[in-house]
Amino acid sequence: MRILLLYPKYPDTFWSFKHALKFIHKRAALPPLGLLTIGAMLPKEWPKKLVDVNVTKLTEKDLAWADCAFISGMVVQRESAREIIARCKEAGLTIIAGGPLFTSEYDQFEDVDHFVLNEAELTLPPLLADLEKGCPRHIYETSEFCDIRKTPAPLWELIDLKHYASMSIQFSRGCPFNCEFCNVTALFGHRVRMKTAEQIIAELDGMYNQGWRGSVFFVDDNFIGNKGYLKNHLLPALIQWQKGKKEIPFNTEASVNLADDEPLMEMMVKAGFDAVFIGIETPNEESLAECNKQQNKNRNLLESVKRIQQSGLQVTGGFIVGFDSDTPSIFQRQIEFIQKSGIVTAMVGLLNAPPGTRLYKRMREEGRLLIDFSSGDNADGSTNILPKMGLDVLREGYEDLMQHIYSPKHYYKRAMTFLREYKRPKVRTPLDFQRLLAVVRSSIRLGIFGKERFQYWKIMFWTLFCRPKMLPLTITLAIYGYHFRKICTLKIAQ
Ligand code: B12
Repeated sequence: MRILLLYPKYPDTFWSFKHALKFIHKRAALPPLGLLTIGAMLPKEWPKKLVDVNVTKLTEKDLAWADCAFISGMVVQRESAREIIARCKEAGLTIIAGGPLFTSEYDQFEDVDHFVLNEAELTLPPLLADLEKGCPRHIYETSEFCDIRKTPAPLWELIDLKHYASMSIQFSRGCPFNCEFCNVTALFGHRVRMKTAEQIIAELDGMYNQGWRGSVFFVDDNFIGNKGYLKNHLLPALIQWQKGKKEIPFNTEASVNLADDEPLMEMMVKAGFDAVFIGIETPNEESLAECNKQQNKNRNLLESVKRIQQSGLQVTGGFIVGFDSDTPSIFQRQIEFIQKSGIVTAMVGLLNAPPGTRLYKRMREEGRLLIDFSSGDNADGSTNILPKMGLDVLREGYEDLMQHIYSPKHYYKRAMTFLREYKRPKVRTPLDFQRLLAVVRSSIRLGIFGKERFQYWKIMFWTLFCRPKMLPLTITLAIYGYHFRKICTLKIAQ
Protein backbone atom coordinates (compact mmCIF):
# COMPACT_ATOMS: atom_id res chain seq x y z
CA MET A 1 0.00 0.00 0.00
CA ARG A 2 1.23 3.49 -0.86
CA ILE A 3 0.52 5.80 2.07
CA LEU A 4 -0.01 9.56 2.12
CA LEU A 5 0.29 11.01 5.63
CA LEU A 6 -1.57 14.33 5.65
CA TYR A 7 -1.43 17.24 8.10
CA PRO A 8 -4.06 20.01 7.67
CA LYS A 9 -3.40 23.74 7.69
CA TYR A 10 -3.47 25.87 10.84
CA PRO A 11 -5.51 29.03 10.64
CA ASP A 12 -3.80 32.29 11.47
CA THR A 13 -3.72 31.97 15.27
CA PHE A 14 -1.72 32.98 18.33
CA TRP A 15 0.26 29.71 18.22
CA SER A 16 0.67 29.49 14.44
CA PHE A 17 3.44 32.15 14.71
CA LYS A 18 2.71 32.79 11.04
CA HIS A 19 3.75 36.46 11.05
CA ALA A 20 6.91 35.72 13.02
CA LEU A 21 8.00 32.79 10.86
CA LYS A 22 8.39 35.06 7.84
CA PHE A 23 11.33 36.80 9.52
CA ILE A 24 13.34 33.57 9.65
CA HIS A 25 11.97 32.13 6.39
CA LYS A 26 10.41 29.11 8.04
CA ARG A 27 7.09 27.68 6.95
CA ALA A 28 5.78 26.20 10.21
CA ALA A 29 6.62 26.37 13.89
CA LEU A 30 6.66 22.62 14.62
CA PRO A 31 6.44 19.31 12.75
CA PRO A 32 3.41 16.99 12.90
CA LEU A 33 4.83 14.68 15.55
CA GLY A 34 1.73 12.45 15.72
CA LEU A 35 1.98 11.62 12.00
CA LEU A 36 5.73 11.04 12.17
CA THR A 37 5.03 8.55 14.96
CA ILE A 38 2.23 6.88 12.97
CA GLY A 39 4.66 6.60 10.06
CA ALA A 40 6.97 4.56 12.29
CA MET A 41 4.09 2.26 13.33
CA LEU A 42 3.12 1.31 9.78
CA PRO A 43 4.72 -1.65 7.98
CA LYS A 44 8.24 -0.74 6.80
CA GLU A 45 7.63 -2.05 3.31
CA TRP A 46 4.72 0.37 2.62
CA PRO A 47 6.02 3.43 0.72
CA LYS A 48 5.14 6.62 2.60
CA LYS A 49 4.95 10.31 1.77
CA LEU A 50 4.11 13.00 4.31
CA VAL A 51 2.45 16.22 3.18
CA ASP A 52 2.17 18.91 5.84
CA VAL A 53 0.09 21.53 4.03
CA ASN A 54 1.55 24.18 6.32
CA VAL A 55 4.84 23.77 4.49
CA THR A 56 3.98 22.34 1.09
CA LYS A 57 1.03 21.88 -1.29
CA LEU A 58 -0.94 18.66 -1.60
CA THR A 59 -0.78 18.02 -5.34
CA GLU A 60 -2.93 15.94 -7.70
CA LYS A 61 0.21 13.88 -8.36
CA ASP A 62 0.44 12.99 -4.63
CA LEU A 63 -3.20 11.92 -4.64
CA ALA A 64 -2.80 9.87 -7.83
CA TRP A 65 0.28 8.12 -6.39
CA ALA A 66 -1.35 6.96 -3.14
CA ASP A 67 -3.71 4.12 -2.25
CA CYS A 68 -4.54 5.31 1.21
CA ALA A 69 -4.50 8.58 3.20
CA PHE A 70 -3.78 8.82 6.95
CA ILE A 71 -5.02 12.20 8.23
CA SER A 72 -4.23 13.80 11.59
CA GLY A 73 -5.07 17.17 13.18
CA MET A 74 -6.29 19.25 16.10
CA VAL A 75 -9.73 20.80 16.44
CA VAL A 76 -8.34 24.13 15.26
CA GLN A 77 -7.49 22.52 11.89
CA ARG A 78 -10.99 21.16 11.20
CA GLU A 79 -11.75 23.32 8.12
CA SER A 80 -8.58 22.34 6.33
CA ALA A 81 -9.11 18.70 7.36
CA ARG A 82 -12.53 18.78 5.69
CA GLU A 83 -11.06 20.10 2.45
CA ILE A 84 -8.32 17.48 2.44
CA ILE A 85 -10.80 14.67 3.12
CA ALA A 86 -12.98 15.88 0.22
CA ARG A 87 -10.00 15.81 -2.15
CA CYS A 88 -8.93 12.33 -0.99
CA LYS A 89 -12.50 11.09 -1.44
CA GLU A 90 -12.65 12.48 -4.96
CA ALA A 91 -9.33 10.80 -5.74
CA GLY A 92 -10.78 7.48 -4.57
CA LEU A 93 -8.35 6.92 -1.68
CA THR A 94 -9.12 4.90 1.41
CA ILE A 95 -9.27 7.52 4.17
CA ILE A 96 -8.07 6.74 7.69
CA ALA A 97 -8.22 9.47 10.35
CA GLY A 98 -6.88 9.78 13.88
CA GLY A 99 -5.45 12.28 16.36
CA PRO A 100 -7.10 14.83 18.71
CA LEU A 101 -9.54 16.35 16.14
CA PHE A 102 -11.10 13.02 15.20
CA THR A 103 -10.98 11.60 18.73
CA SER A 104 -13.03 14.65 19.82
CA GLU A 105 -15.51 14.84 16.94
CA TYR A 106 -15.32 11.88 14.55
CA ASP A 107 -19.10 11.95 13.97
CA GLN A 108 -18.65 15.21 11.99
CA PHE A 109 -16.66 13.51 9.20
CA GLU A 110 -18.86 11.28 7.04
CA ASP A 111 -16.34 10.63 4.29
CA VAL A 112 -13.71 9.00 6.47
CA ASP A 113 -13.58 5.22 5.95
CA HIS A 114 -11.84 4.25 9.18
CA PHE A 115 -11.35 6.15 12.42
CA VAL A 116 -8.37 5.13 14.52
CA LEU A 117 -9.08 7.09 17.69
CA ASN A 118 -7.29 7.67 21.00
CA GLU A 119 -3.72 6.48 21.19
CA ALA A 120 -2.71 4.73 17.99
CA GLU A 121 -0.30 2.46 19.88
CA LEU A 122 -3.47 0.56 20.93
CA THR A 123 -5.90 1.21 18.08
CA LEU A 124 -3.71 0.99 14.97
CA PRO A 125 -2.56 -2.66 15.29
CA PRO A 126 -6.16 -4.01 15.19
CA LEU A 127 -6.88 -1.90 12.07
CA LEU A 128 -3.74 -3.22 10.37
CA ALA A 129 -4.67 -6.80 11.27
CA ASP A 130 -8.24 -6.32 9.96
CA LEU A 131 -6.96 -4.69 6.75
CA GLU A 132 -4.83 -7.77 6.18
CA LYS A 133 -7.87 -10.00 6.69
CA GLY A 134 -9.92 -7.75 4.39
CA CYS A 135 -12.54 -6.82 6.99
CA PRO A 136 -11.66 -3.41 8.51
CA ARG A 137 -14.17 -1.79 10.89
CA HIS A 138 -15.36 1.82 10.77
CA ILE A 139 -14.16 2.79 14.26
CA TYR A 140 -11.26 1.67 16.42
CA GLU A 141 -11.22 3.18 19.89
CA THR A 142 -10.13 2.40 23.42
CA SER A 143 -10.53 3.68 26.95
CA GLU A 144 -7.11 2.31 27.94
CA PHE A 145 -3.86 4.26 27.92
CA CYS A 146 -0.83 2.72 26.26
CA ASP A 147 2.66 2.10 27.56
CA ILE A 148 4.70 4.74 25.74
CA ARG A 149 7.92 2.88 26.48
CA LYS A 150 6.84 0.85 23.43
CA THR A 151 6.15 3.85 21.19
CA PRO A 152 8.57 3.87 18.23
CA ALA A 153 10.80 6.87 17.49
CA PRO A 154 9.27 9.30 14.96
CA LEU A 155 10.33 8.84 11.33
CA TRP A 156 12.14 12.18 10.97
CA GLU A 157 13.16 11.30 7.42
CA LEU A 158 9.54 11.87 6.28
CA ILE A 159 9.92 15.65 6.60
CA ASP A 160 12.29 18.31 5.42
CA LEU A 161 13.47 19.63 8.79
CA LYS A 162 14.66 22.95 7.40
CA HIS A 163 11.08 24.21 6.90
CA TYR A 164 10.39 24.15 10.64
CA ALA A 165 11.39 26.70 13.28
CA SER A 166 11.71 24.03 15.98
CA MET A 167 11.53 20.26 16.33
CA SER A 168 9.39 18.47 18.91
CA ILE A 169 9.79 15.38 21.01
CA GLN A 170 7.53 13.78 23.60
CA PHE A 171 8.81 12.35 26.87
CA SER A 172 5.60 11.85 28.86
CA ARG A 173 1.82 11.89 28.55
CA GLY A 174 -0.76 12.61 31.23
CA CYS A 175 -0.93 15.03 34.15
CA PRO A 176 -1.30 14.34 37.89
CA PHE A 177 -3.53 17.40 38.41
CA ASN A 178 -7.24 17.71 37.80
CA CYS A 179 -8.19 21.20 36.57
CA GLU A 180 -11.89 21.46 35.74
CA PHE A 181 -11.47 22.99 32.27
CA CYS A 182 -8.60 20.87 30.98
CA ASN A 183 -9.07 17.90 28.67
CA VAL A 184 -5.55 16.54 29.05
CA THR A 185 -6.59 14.04 31.71
CA ALA A 186 -9.62 12.97 29.63
CA LEU A 187 -7.37 12.43 26.60
CA PHE A 188 -4.21 11.12 28.27
CA GLY A 189 -5.09 10.20 31.87
CA HIS A 190 -3.89 11.18 35.35
CA ARG A 191 -1.04 8.78 35.59
CA VAL A 192 2.10 10.23 34.09
CA ARG A 193 3.42 7.73 31.56
CA MET A 194 7.00 8.19 30.50
CA LYS A 195 9.37 7.04 27.83
CA THR A 196 12.76 5.88 29.03
CA ALA A 197 15.78 8.17 28.97
CA GLU A 198 17.29 5.78 26.37
CA GLN A 199 14.28 6.27 24.06
CA ILE A 200 14.59 10.05 24.31
CA ILE A 201 18.31 9.95 23.56
CA ALA A 202 17.65 7.72 20.54
CA GLU A 203 14.98 10.15 19.29
CA LEU A 204 17.32 13.12 19.75
CA ASP A 205 20.10 11.23 17.98
CA GLY A 206 17.67 10.58 15.13
CA MET A 207 16.98 14.26 14.53
CA TYR A 208 20.58 15.29 15.21
CA ASN A 209 21.85 12.79 12.63
CA GLN A 210 19.30 14.17 10.22
CA GLY A 211 21.12 17.51 10.59
CA TRP A 212 18.94 19.30 13.14
CA ARG A 213 20.78 21.91 15.27
CA GLY A 214 17.90 24.20 16.31
CA SER A 215 15.68 24.16 19.38
CA VAL A 216 13.57 21.21 20.52
CA PHE A 217 10.19 21.47 22.25
CA PHE A 218 9.35 18.70 24.74
CA VAL A 219 5.60 18.54 24.07
CA ASP A 220 4.66 17.00 27.42
CA ASP A 221 1.43 17.90 29.18
CA ASN A 222 3.47 18.44 32.32
CA PHE A 223 7.20 17.77 31.97
CA ILE A 224 7.69 17.67 35.76
CA GLY A 225 4.92 15.13 36.41
CA ASN A 226 7.54 12.68 37.75
CA LYS A 227 10.36 14.69 39.28
CA GLY A 228 12.22 11.64 40.57
CA TYR A 229 12.71 10.12 37.12
CA LEU A 230 13.72 13.50 35.71
CA LYS A 231 16.39 14.11 38.33
CA ASN A 232 17.77 10.60 38.41
CA HIS A 233 17.52 9.52 34.79
CA LEU A 234 16.34 11.86 32.05
CA LEU A 235 18.12 15.10 32.97
CA PRO A 236 21.51 13.43 33.66
CA ALA A 237 21.14 11.66 30.28
CA LEU A 238 20.36 14.96 28.52
CA ILE A 239 23.31 16.70 30.20
CA GLN A 240 25.54 13.89 28.99
CA TRP A 241 24.04 13.97 25.49
CA GLN A 242 24.75 17.68 25.06
CA LYS A 243 28.46 17.18 25.79
CA GLY A 244 30.81 17.40 22.80
CA LYS A 245 28.08 18.79 20.54
CA LYS A 246 26.85 22.19 19.51
CA GLU A 247 24.31 22.31 22.31
CA ILE A 248 20.61 22.25 21.50
CA PRO A 249 18.20 24.52 23.40
CA PHE A 250 15.14 22.79 24.85
CA ASN A 251 11.80 24.14 26.06
CA THR A 252 8.70 22.52 27.51
CA GLU A 253 5.43 22.81 29.48
CA ALA A 254 5.22 22.41 33.26
CA SER A 255 3.18 23.27 36.33
CA VAL A 256 4.09 26.25 38.51
CA ASN A 257 5.33 24.08 41.40
CA LEU A 258 8.54 23.90 39.36
CA ALA A 259 9.37 27.14 41.21
CA ASP A 260 9.55 25.21 44.51
CA ASP A 261 12.33 22.94 43.35
CA GLU A 262 15.58 24.85 42.97
CA PRO A 263 17.74 21.76 42.18
CA LEU A 264 15.29 20.66 39.47
CA MET A 265 15.38 24.08 37.80
CA GLU A 266 19.17 24.08 37.99
CA MET A 267 19.39 20.66 36.38
CA MET A 268 16.92 21.63 33.64
CA VAL A 269 18.97 24.70 32.78
CA LYS A 270 22.15 22.63 32.81
CA ALA A 271 20.50 20.17 30.43
CA GLY A 272 19.76 23.01 27.99
CA PHE A 273 16.22 24.13 28.86
CA ASP A 274 15.68 27.86 28.41
CA ALA A 275 11.89 28.29 28.47
CA VAL A 276 8.81 26.77 29.98
CA PHE A 277 5.08 27.26 29.32
CA ILE A 278 3.04 27.41 32.52
CA GLY A 279 -0.72 27.49 33.03
CA ILE A 280 -0.94 30.49 35.38
CA GLU A 281 -4.64 30.99 34.54
CA THR A 282 -5.54 33.79 37.00
CA PRO A 283 -4.36 35.86 39.94
CA ASN A 284 -7.89 35.47 41.41
CA GLU A 285 -7.62 32.94 44.26
CA GLU A 286 -11.39 32.17 44.21
CA SER A 287 -11.24 31.30 40.51
CA LEU A 288 -8.28 28.99 41.14
CA ALA A 289 -10.33 27.23 43.82
CA GLU A 290 -13.35 27.08 41.50
CA CYS A 291 -11.41 25.28 38.75
CA ASN A 292 -9.45 23.13 41.20
CA LYS A 293 -6.07 24.45 40.11
CA GLN A 294 -4.51 23.20 43.35
CA GLN A 295 -0.92 23.71 42.28
CA ASN A 296 -1.47 27.47 41.75
CA LYS A 297 -3.37 28.10 44.98
CA ASN A 298 -1.98 29.57 48.20
CA ARG A 299 1.21 30.80 46.66
CA ASN A 300 2.61 34.10 45.50
CA LEU A 301 2.33 33.43 41.76
CA LEU A 302 4.34 36.50 40.87
CA GLU A 303 7.24 35.39 43.04
CA SER A 304 7.08 31.88 41.61
CA VAL A 305 7.37 33.24 38.07
CA LYS A 306 10.32 35.44 39.06
CA ARG A 307 12.11 32.52 40.67
CA ILE A 308 11.78 30.47 37.49
CA GLN A 309 12.96 33.38 35.32
CA GLN A 310 15.92 34.00 37.63
CA SER A 311 16.94 30.36 37.33
CA GLY A 312 17.39 30.79 33.57
CA LEU A 313 14.00 29.68 32.25
CA GLN A 314 11.82 32.11 30.33
CA VAL A 315 8.20 31.73 31.43
CA THR A 316 5.50 31.83 28.79
CA GLY A 317 2.05 31.65 30.29
CA GLY A 318 -1.58 30.72 29.75
CA PHE A 319 -4.28 32.94 31.31
CA ILE A 320 -8.06 32.60 31.47
CA VAL A 321 -10.84 35.11 32.07
CA GLY A 322 -14.52 34.33 32.55
CA PHE A 323 -14.57 32.08 35.61
CA ASP A 324 -17.78 32.21 37.66
CA SER A 325 -15.84 33.92 40.46
CA ASP A 326 -14.52 36.64 38.11
CA THR A 327 -16.06 40.11 38.28
CA PRO A 328 -15.29 42.83 35.71
CA SER A 329 -12.33 43.88 37.88
CA ILE A 330 -10.52 40.75 36.65
CA PHE A 331 -9.37 42.41 33.40
CA GLN A 332 -7.37 45.08 35.20
CA ARG A 333 -6.01 42.50 37.69
CA GLN A 334 -4.82 40.29 34.85
CA ILE A 335 -3.21 43.25 33.09
CA GLU A 336 -1.33 44.20 36.25
CA PHE A 337 -0.23 40.64 36.88
CA ILE A 338 0.97 40.05 33.32
CA GLN A 339 2.83 43.36 33.18
CA LYS A 340 4.54 42.85 36.54
CA SER A 341 5.42 39.23 35.83
CA GLY A 342 7.37 40.00 32.67
CA ILE A 343 5.62 37.09 30.93
CA VAL A 344 6.13 38.40 27.43
CA THR A 345 4.23 35.64 25.62
CA ALA A 346 0.96 35.65 27.52
CA MET A 347 -1.78 33.58 25.91
CA VAL A 348 -5.05 34.90 27.31
CA GLY A 349 -8.31 33.16 26.47
CA LEU A 350 -11.92 33.02 27.55
CA LEU A 351 -12.93 30.09 29.72
CA ASN A 352 -14.12 27.29 27.38
CA ALA A 353 -15.54 23.87 28.15
CA PRO A 354 -14.07 21.27 25.79
CA PRO A 355 -16.07 18.02 25.59
CA GLY A 356 -14.79 15.41 28.03
CA THR A 357 -13.98 17.91 30.79
CA ARG A 358 -15.68 18.23 34.17
CA LEU A 359 -16.49 21.83 33.25
CA TYR A 360 -18.37 20.65 30.15
CA LYS A 361 -20.49 18.34 32.32
CA ARG A 362 -21.20 21.09 34.86
CA MET A 363 -22.13 23.64 32.19
CA ARG A 364 -24.50 21.17 30.55
CA GLU A 365 -26.13 20.40 33.89
CA GLU A 366 -26.50 24.13 34.61
CA GLY A 367 -27.94 24.78 31.12
CA ARG A 368 -25.05 27.10 30.28
CA LEU A 369 -23.55 25.22 27.34
CA LEU A 370 -23.98 27.39 24.23
CA ILE A 371 -22.53 24.94 21.72
CA ASP A 372 -21.25 21.39 21.99
CA PHE A 373 -17.71 22.16 20.93
CA SER A 374 -15.18 24.97 21.25
CA SER A 375 -13.46 26.72 18.34
CA GLY A 376 -10.19 25.00 19.27
CA ASP A 377 -8.34 28.32 19.22
CA ASN A 378 -7.71 29.39 22.83
CA ALA A 379 -7.02 32.99 22.02
CA ASP A 380 -9.76 33.93 19.54
CA GLY A 381 -12.06 35.50 22.15
CA SER A 382 -14.79 32.90 21.72
CA THR A 383 -16.42 30.61 24.26
CA ASN A 384 -18.94 27.78 24.20
CA ILE A 385 -20.41 28.62 27.63
CA LEU A 386 -22.59 31.34 29.09
CA PRO A 387 -20.36 33.22 31.54
CA LYS A 388 -21.79 34.54 34.83
CA MET A 389 -20.57 38.07 34.07
CA GLY A 390 -22.46 38.08 30.73
CA LEU A 391 -21.03 37.53 27.26
CA ASP A 392 -20.86 41.17 26.22
CA VAL A 393 -19.03 42.32 29.35
CA LEU A 394 -16.61 39.40 29.02
CA ARG A 395 -15.84 39.99 25.35
CA GLU A 396 -15.42 43.72 25.75
CA GLY A 397 -13.13 43.30 28.76
CA TYR A 398 -11.14 40.66 26.91
CA GLU A 399 -10.59 42.81 23.83
CA ASP A 400 -9.41 45.74 25.98
CA LEU A 401 -7.07 43.43 27.89
CA MET A 402 -5.52 42.02 24.70
CA GLN A 403 -5.15 45.44 23.11
CA HIS A 404 -3.50 46.71 26.26
CA ILE A 405 -0.94 43.95 26.79
CA TYR A 406 0.01 43.74 23.11
CA SER A 407 0.18 47.48 22.43
CA PRO A 408 3.82 48.33 21.62
CA LYS A 409 4.12 50.48 24.75
CA HIS A 410 3.09 47.75 27.19
CA TYR A 411 4.53 44.82 25.27
CA TYR A 412 8.04 46.31 25.15
CA LYS A 413 7.80 47.47 28.77
CA ARG A 414 7.02 43.89 29.76
CA ALA A 415 9.86 42.57 27.62
CA MET A 416 12.22 44.92 29.45
CA THR A 417 10.93 43.74 32.85
CA PHE A 418 11.66 40.19 31.74
CA LEU A 419 15.12 40.90 30.32
CA ARG A 420 16.12 42.59 33.58
CA GLU A 421 15.06 39.54 35.59
CA TYR A 422 16.16 36.70 33.34
CA LYS A 423 19.36 34.83 33.94
CA ARG A 424 20.85 34.20 30.53
CA PRO A 425 20.94 30.45 29.84
CA LYS A 426 24.19 28.82 28.81
CA VAL A 427 22.77 27.17 25.69
CA ARG A 428 21.94 29.59 22.91
CA THR A 429 19.92 29.12 19.72
CA PRO A 430 22.51 28.74 16.95
CA LEU A 431 22.71 31.76 14.67
CA ASP A 432 22.19 30.48 11.14
CA PHE A 433 22.05 32.61 8.00
CA GLN A 434 18.26 33.09 8.19
CA ARG A 435 18.48 34.24 11.81
CA LEU A 436 21.12 36.78 10.86
CA LEU A 437 18.89 37.99 8.05
CA ALA A 438 16.05 38.24 10.59
CA VAL A 439 18.04 40.97 12.33
CA VAL A 440 18.07 42.98 9.11
CA ARG A 441 14.42 42.21 8.32
CA SER A 442 13.25 43.19 11.81
CA SER A 443 15.24 46.44 11.83
CA ILE A 444 13.59 47.40 8.56
CA ARG A 445 10.05 46.18 9.18
CA LEU A 446 9.78 47.01 12.87
CA GLY A 447 12.48 49.64 13.28
CA ILE A 448 11.69 51.76 10.21
CA PHE A 449 8.16 50.98 9.06
CA GLY A 450 6.62 49.63 12.27
CA LYS A 451 4.35 51.56 14.62
CA GLU A 452 6.59 50.27 17.36
CA ARG A 453 9.80 51.83 15.95
CA PHE A 454 10.38 54.05 18.98
CA GLN A 455 10.02 51.16 21.48
CA TYR A 456 11.99 48.86 19.15
CA TRP A 457 15.11 51.02 19.09
CA LYS A 458 14.79 51.86 22.77
CA ILE A 459 14.93 48.17 23.76
CA MET A 460 17.65 47.40 21.20
CA PHE A 461 19.95 50.10 22.55
CA TRP A 462 19.13 49.22 26.15
CA THR A 463 20.01 45.56 25.45
CA LEU A 464 23.15 46.51 23.57
CA PHE A 465 24.46 48.56 26.47
CA CYS A 466 23.05 46.72 29.49
CA ARG A 467 22.70 43.06 28.45
CA PRO A 468 24.44 42.70 25.07
CA LYS A 469 24.42 38.90 25.12
CA MET A 470 20.64 38.98 25.21
CA LEU A 471 20.40 40.75 21.83
CA PRO A 472 19.24 37.67 19.84
CA LEU A 473 16.50 37.05 22.43
CA THR A 474 15.41 40.70 22.33
CA ILE A 475 15.09 40.51 18.55
CA THR A 476 13.06 37.30 18.85
CA LEU A 477 10.72 38.95 21.36
CA ALA A 478 10.29 41.97 19.09
CA ILE A 479 9.36 39.66 16.21
CA TYR A 480 6.90 37.71 18.40
CA GLY A 481 5.33 41.01 19.46
CA TYR A 482 4.72 41.83 15.80
CA HIS A 483 2.95 38.46 15.32
CA PHE A 484 0.80 38.85 18.44
CA ARG A 485 -0.26 42.36 17.46
CA LYS A 486 -1.27 41.16 13.98
CA ILE A 487 -3.34 38.37 15.56
CA CYS A 488 -5.04 40.75 18.01
CA THR A 489 -5.94 43.20 15.24
CA LEU A 490 -7.26 40.35 13.12
CA LYS A 491 -9.41 38.85 15.87
CA ILE A 492 -10.77 42.17 17.01
CA ALA A 493 -11.68 43.09 13.43
CA GLN A 494 -13.70 39.84 13.06
C1 B12 B 1 2.70 20.17 20.56
C2 B12 B 1 1.30 20.67 20.75
C3 B12 B 1 0.97 21.80 20.05
C4 B12 B 1 1.87 22.49 19.07
C5 B12 B 1 1.50 21.96 17.65
C6 B12 B 1 2.60 21.22 17.01
C7 B12 B 1 2.20 20.38 15.83
N1 B12 B 1 2.58 20.72 14.64
O1 B12 B 1 1.58 19.37 16.00
C8 B12 B 1 1.44 23.96 19.25
C9 B12 B 1 2.21 24.63 20.35
C10 B12 B 1 1.56 24.81 17.99
C11 B12 B 1 0.01 23.74 19.70
C12 B12 B 1 -0.94 24.68 19.64
C13 B12 B 1 -2.24 24.48 20.00
N2 B12 B 1 -2.76 23.40 20.58
CO1 B12 B 1 -1.75 21.84 20.94
N3 B12 B 1 -0.86 20.45 21.69
C14 B12 B 1 0.35 20.01 21.59
C15 B12 B 1 0.59 18.84 22.54
C16 B12 B 1 1.19 19.39 23.81
C17 B12 B 1 1.44 17.73 22.00
C18 B12 B 1 1.02 17.20 20.62
C19 B12 B 1 2.00 16.16 20.18
O2 B12 B 1 2.88 16.41 19.39
N4 B12 B 1 1.90 14.99 20.78
C20 B12 B 1 2.81 13.86 20.52
C21 B12 B 1 2.21 12.95 19.47
C22 B12 B 1 3.05 11.70 19.35
O3 B12 B 1 0.92 12.59 19.92
P1 B12 B 1 -0.40 12.92 19.08
O4 B12 B 1 -0.19 14.00 18.12
O5 B12 B 1 -1.55 13.02 19.99
O6 B12 B 1 -0.55 11.56 18.25
C23 B12 B 1 -0.97 10.36 18.84
C24 B12 B 1 -2.48 10.13 18.72
O7 B12 B 1 -3.23 11.32 18.81
C25 B12 B 1 -2.64 9.41 17.45
N5 B12 B 1 -2.66 10.15 16.19
C26 B12 B 1 -2.28 11.40 15.90
N6 B12 B 1 -2.44 11.65 14.60
C27 B12 B 1 -2.94 10.56 14.04
C28 B12 B 1 -3.27 10.29 12.71
C29 B12 B 1 -3.74 9.03 12.39
C30 B12 B 1 -4.12 8.75 10.98
C31 B12 B 1 -3.88 8.03 13.38
C32 B12 B 1 -4.36 6.70 13.02
C33 B12 B 1 -3.56 8.31 14.71
C34 B12 B 1 -3.08 9.57 15.03
O8 B12 B 1 -1.53 8.58 17.45
C35 B12 B 1 -0.40 9.25 18.03
C36 B12 B 1 0.35 8.26 18.87
O9 B12 B 1 -0.38 7.89 19.99
C37 B12 B 1 -0.88 18.35 22.75
C38 B12 B 1 -1.14 17.64 24.04
C39 B12 B 1 -0.76 16.19 23.92
N7 B12 B 1 -0.35 15.62 24.99
O10 B12 B 1 -0.83 15.57 22.88
C40 B12 B 1 -1.67 19.62 22.59
C41 B12 B 1 -3.05 19.55 21.90
C42 B12 B 1 -2.94 18.66 20.70
N8 B12 B 1 -3.26 20.93 21.51
C43 B12 B 1 -4.44 21.31 21.67
C44 B12 B 1 -4.89 22.63 21.43
C45 B12 B 1 -6.33 22.93 21.79
C46 B12 B 1 -4.04 23.59 20.92
C47 B12 B 1 -4.39 25.04 20.66
C48 B12 B 1 -5.69 25.28 19.97
C49 B12 B 1 -4.44 25.89 21.87
C50 B12 B 1 -3.56 25.54 22.98
N9 B12 B 1 -3.75 24.42 23.67
O11 B12 B 1 -2.74 26.30 23.28
C51 B12 B 1 -3.24 25.55 19.79
C52 B12 B 1 -3.71 25.61 18.32
C53 B12 B 1 -2.68 25.48 17.25
C54 B12 B 1 -2.67 26.62 16.31
N10 B12 B 1 -1.69 26.74 15.49
O12 B12 B 1 -3.51 27.42 16.34
C55 B12 B 1 -5.32 20.20 22.17
C56 B12 B 1 -6.12 19.60 21.02
C57 B12 B 1 -7.53 19.31 21.40
C58 B12 B 1 -8.26 18.75 20.22
N11 B12 B 1 -9.21 17.92 20.51
O13 B12 B 1 -7.98 19.04 19.10
C59 B12 B 1 -4.29 19.25 22.81
C60 B12 B 1 -4.69 17.80 22.84
C61 B12 B 1 -4.04 19.79 24.25
C62 B12 B 1 -5.25 19.88 25.11
N12 B12 B 1 -5.12 20.23 26.32
O14 B12 B 1 -6.34 19.65 24.79
N13 B12 B 1 -0.16 22.51 20.20
